[in-house]
This record gives sequence, structure tokens and C-alpha cells, in this order.
Amino acid sequence: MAKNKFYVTTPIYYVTAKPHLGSLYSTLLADALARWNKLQGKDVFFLTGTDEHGQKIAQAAEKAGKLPKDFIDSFVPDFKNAWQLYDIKYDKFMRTTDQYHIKGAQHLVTVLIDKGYIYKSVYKGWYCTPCETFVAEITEDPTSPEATKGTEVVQGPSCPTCGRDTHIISEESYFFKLSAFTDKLLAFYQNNPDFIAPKERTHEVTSFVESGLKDLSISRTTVRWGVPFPQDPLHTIYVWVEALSNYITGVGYGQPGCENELRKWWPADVQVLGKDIIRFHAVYWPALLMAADLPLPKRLLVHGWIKVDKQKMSKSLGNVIDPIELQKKYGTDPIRYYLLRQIPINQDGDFSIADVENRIESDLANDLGNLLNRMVALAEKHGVMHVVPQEGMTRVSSLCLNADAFVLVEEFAGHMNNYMFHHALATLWKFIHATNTSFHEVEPWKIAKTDPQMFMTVLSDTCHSLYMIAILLWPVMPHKMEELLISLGIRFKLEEHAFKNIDDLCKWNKTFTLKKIPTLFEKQALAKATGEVRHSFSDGGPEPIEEGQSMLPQEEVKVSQDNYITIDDVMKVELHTGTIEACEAVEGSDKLLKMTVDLGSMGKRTILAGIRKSYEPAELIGKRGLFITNLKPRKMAGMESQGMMLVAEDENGNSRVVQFPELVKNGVRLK
Ligand code: ME8
Repeated sequence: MAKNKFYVTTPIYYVTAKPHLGSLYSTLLADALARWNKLQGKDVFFLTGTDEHGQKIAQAAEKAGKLPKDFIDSFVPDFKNAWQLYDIKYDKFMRTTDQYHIKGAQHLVTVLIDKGYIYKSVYKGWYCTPCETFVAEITEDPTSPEATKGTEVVQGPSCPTCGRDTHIISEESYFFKLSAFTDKLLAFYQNNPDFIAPKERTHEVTSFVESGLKDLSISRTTVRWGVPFPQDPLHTIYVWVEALSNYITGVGYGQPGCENELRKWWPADVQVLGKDIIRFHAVYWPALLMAADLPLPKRLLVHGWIKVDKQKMSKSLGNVIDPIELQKKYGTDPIRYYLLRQIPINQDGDFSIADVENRIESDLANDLGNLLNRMVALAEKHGVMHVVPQEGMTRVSSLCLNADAFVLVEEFAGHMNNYMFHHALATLWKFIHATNTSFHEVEPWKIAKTDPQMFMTVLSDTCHSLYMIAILLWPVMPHKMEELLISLGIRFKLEEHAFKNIDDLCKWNKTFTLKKIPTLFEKQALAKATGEVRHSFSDGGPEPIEEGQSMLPQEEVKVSQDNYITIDDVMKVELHTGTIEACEAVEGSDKLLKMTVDLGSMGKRTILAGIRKSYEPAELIGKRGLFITNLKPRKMAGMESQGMMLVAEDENGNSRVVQFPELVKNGVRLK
């Protein structure tokens, strides 16, 4: 039986510069989706590439004193290298200057001409070159005295996408009868409510279409760096129409002999794009396909915008994040994990180095890496290499963990199939916490000699959990998860490990052959990365944790003997876990935020913190932090603060909330 197919695309990126964090993000989402579908046994095709024509490219090349093609050729390897560095396994890299694409794009326009959807007229109006967008038509002559003052052109509307200035163009142009598709598009959105994910974004698209569609200018006479318009080479095809067609030319459209390829892959199952280009993909693209009698993509996955320190990334602000540098400092998989875990796909997200480091330390090194290290080292210490399931041996904790596993796979798959990677990973981490608890609960280092069967059971539970975790996390961190599996004696092969039934992952009947591997996630890398010694955690490794010994990170600070405090001093400070339930800015203060904190059995408290410059109130809601609860209440800006939240400054001087894992309930005192 033929395998189910899955075709995923990314936007094709303008090659006026090297790839940046935003292009990495879109491409990474597509890669994770491609891998997730491969894991489900599907036949996958993943298309990405570069958008190489148009005025924007021509102008950038001219500025650099190069011919457009030479200019583009100098950047394309940067994209390919970046994707390779990030383990992005596309099936085809489309370049719109490739001949097959040029022919395919021309074929599409020819079909539209033949079907009577194209006519010639004159476009007069405002154009945004950075977005290659016709912004607004003007009816009077743009060179007339009303439109100009002497030689100075009147200020046009700013571009609705990027906010930059637009300029007037006035030229003969071919038009596509977009207006004929208003009702068809509206009916399509209504009949296919899942066309746009997340659904919330559908509204802005339908309102735009409802407001009435104008015919679309689809050729330029003044732009020579483009694909010649069929039957009229004085015109070039409008770069967006040509670029959109890449999604079909990439799978054989307009190429004789490639009909089966096209039939196999098109329509795309998911097209990934940023919210900035939703109109092109959700309005123009479906209308062009309808006009050409081609099926429409099944889903558009529209993600939010990544900002840096709450601002748009831009060269002038000097806050552009270079994905290559990031990879050099933190490695491929940690950044893949960070981007998918930290940035909610349905919203804009803020990139911060502090968060990257926090995720690596807390989620990857402590929660996951240490669990593997401890288990393998403990087994080795007691001479266990082969971990075999213990027949007839049950412990409550095993049963609970296995029950959690069933819940996990269902929830995880649900979130992944809804493209909610951040929720999928949060769910998976709950299970990692549960596995940690189940492992430590019986203090296996104590029972290794006295109760070898129980010891083997604990190892077996942990191995099975780690096996599941590694398979489910493979789409996100392929390389590290393959290493983890090697430590369990398994060489990952897609054909073998793709699941027919995801529940099979919860059948805990495997035998594992343990092998020590280098530490999965290096915390030392952080110290090197930031050029300073940060938290250094007790590695946990083979050393058993003695009763009463804290599992909390120990900061490696050199304290002079005069500065020592006694344990009594420490015990004076009452530190509790709590979740911020509500948060708002304090009127009249540019520093203070007022929070309502749920401290579990201790009730709720109002706590003020001077961190307004570092956080929007909404960002703090839901965060679990640490609070000093026996600090004498203090009045600030006329309000009483009933405690203090722990924060630490990052290297840019921003306050970051010290966060606590969900494993421990609210209101638990730290000792
Ligand atoms: O628009 N956050 O190319 P482009 C998240 N060639 N995603 C971002 C981002 C950010 N800060 N910045 C960019 C084009 N992106 C056209 C596309 S498709 C037929 C033609 C991502 O190089 C996001 O996916 O400007 C956005 O849609 C895309 O890069 C724009 O890339």
C-alpha cells in the first residue's frame, strides 16, 4: 500500500543578506514538521529555497556594485550552510533563477491568460520595494500638479506591512482579475475553517477580502530583473506571483514528464510562513490556484514574529541575532529546542540569551541530561549493563509512570498535530519530571545491593521512559536524541523507529544495553559562551544523593571566610515557590509591577517588583518563581508589598525572574 504523503514548504527567502533568526525559525518549524511526519511513517517532501528576482534584489545588487546573479550567488551558500548546520533536511532547495522554475512560472501565467483572467491596463500608485507590494492605487495622474509639488513628490501612504515609505509608480501592466474571486474565497474560508492555523488569524484575512478585492497588477515594465512575461517580454512577471508559484514548480508544475510528481505532492499539506506575508498566501495564492484550476494547499501555518528585547530585529538597532554565531556558542539542538519551546507559534515571541541559557541549564542539562547520566552511571557502578524488564514485578510508581506515558503520547501527538510545539514540549517535560521523581523516589543507590530485582525495575522504567522521550523529541533534537538512544544501546533508524501506532511506545517490554556517552548537554559550554562562570551544578553523575542532601543547584562561588553565614542565618529567610496569577503596571511608577502570587496553602499575596523595564505584565502571568515570604511588608508607591520575588540580572542588565520547575507545588518552602 502506498504510504501517506506529507508535503511541507517554507517561504522562499530574499537573498539580500545572510539568513537571520526569523528565516531560521520558519525553516526549523518546517523541518520539525517534516520529521514528525516521517516518524509517523509518511512519505515526506520538504521544499525551501530563495526568492531571487525583483526590484529589491536588483537595487541591493546595484548598491553592492555587482550583477544581480553574482550578488545572489554570493549569499545562497550561506543559506544552505546555515540549514546544514541546524540539521535541516530539506528535499529540494528551490532557487527562482533556476530554469525549471522560470518555465513553470511562465506556464502558470500562460494558463491564466488562456483562461481569460488577465488583461492589460495601467497601474498608477504607491509601491513598497522592500516588501515588493503594490500599496494603493491612485486615480489621478501621479505626475500631475495635484500629485506633485514642483519636483517634490507628495508623501504617499506608508506600507501597511513594514511601515516604510512608499514611492509612486506609473506604468503599463497586466492585471489578474482578483476581484472575480471575492465570493469564491469567502466560501472557501467558510468551508475550510482549518485552512489557516492558528484559526485566530482567519479573521484578518476574511475582513480584508470582505472589504472588496481589487484586480492585481502582475507585471512590471520598469523591473528588468525578473521572469519575462509570456507573450510580452517587455514586461516581467510581478515577483510575488512568480515567487508563490515556486510551491508548485518545485514539485514539477509546468515541466513535461513531471505530471506524476506534481500529482503525488500537490496540494501541499502545510505551508509555513510568517504573519507578515499572510495576505499573499491566504488571498492571492488561493485565487491564482483557483483560476488555474489547481487544488489549494490544505493548511497555512502562520507563525508570529520573533523580537529581540521586545523590539523588531534591525541592523540600525544592532540587535540582529546571527544564527551561525548562536549555533557556535550553544550548539544545534539546544537552539532548535529553545526556539520551538520558548516561542509560542501563535504569538510574537521575545528572544533572549538569558532564556536560551536558562532552557539549556534547566530543561536540557538538569532535567534530561542528568537523568540519563545518573541512571547509566548508577547501573555501571553496580555492574548492570543489560537492563531487562522484570516479569511479575510491579511497583506503584512503575504503574503510575506507565499510565503517565499513555497520557503523554496522546497529549504530545495532539499538540504536534495542531502545530503547538511549545505545548507539546511542555507536556513532554512534565513526563521527564515524573520520570525523575519515579527514579529518585526509591533511592535506587540504596537498594541496588539489597533488592536487585527492584533496582532492575527502576532502571527498566527509566530506560523505557527515556526511550519514549528520545523518539518523541527526535523531530526537535535529532542529533542529541540519536546520541541518547546510543546510550540505551539503540541505533536510531527511521524505518525501524517510525511508529505505526504511537501507543506502541508505551509497551514497556524492551531490553536495553547501556553505554556511557559524553555528557549530552554541556553546562560548561554556557560558561565559555558568555565568557563568565555561571551556575555550576553538582553533576549528579554516579554519586548517590545522600538523604537530606539538597538537589538544588549549588552556585560555585568563592566566599571569603569572613563572609560565611551560618545555617541559622540561612534558615531565617523563608523562601517559597509561587505562581504569578495576575500582574499589572503600577500607575505613576515607571519601575513597579504589581503581582498577585499564588503561594499554595499560604494563600495569595500582593507582591511588588521593580522590573517593569524588563517585562510586560502579561509575560509574567503563569511564571513560577521563588518568593521571600517573611520579609516585613513594605509600602511602595502607596501600596503594600507582602514579599519579594527573586530575580537575577542578565548580561544586558535586564531582570530575569528566577523560575522554578512545576514539579514542586506552590507554597513549598525551600530548604
Ligand atoms: O517575504 N520572526 O522573504 P523574506 C519570525 N521572499 N519570522 C521571520 C522574521 C522574524 N523576525 N523575519 C523573517 C519574503 N521571518 C518573500 C517570501 S514566499 C513565496 C516569498 C520569516 O526573506 C517569516 O517566515 O522577507 C517571514 O514570512 C519570512 O521570513 C520572510 O522572508
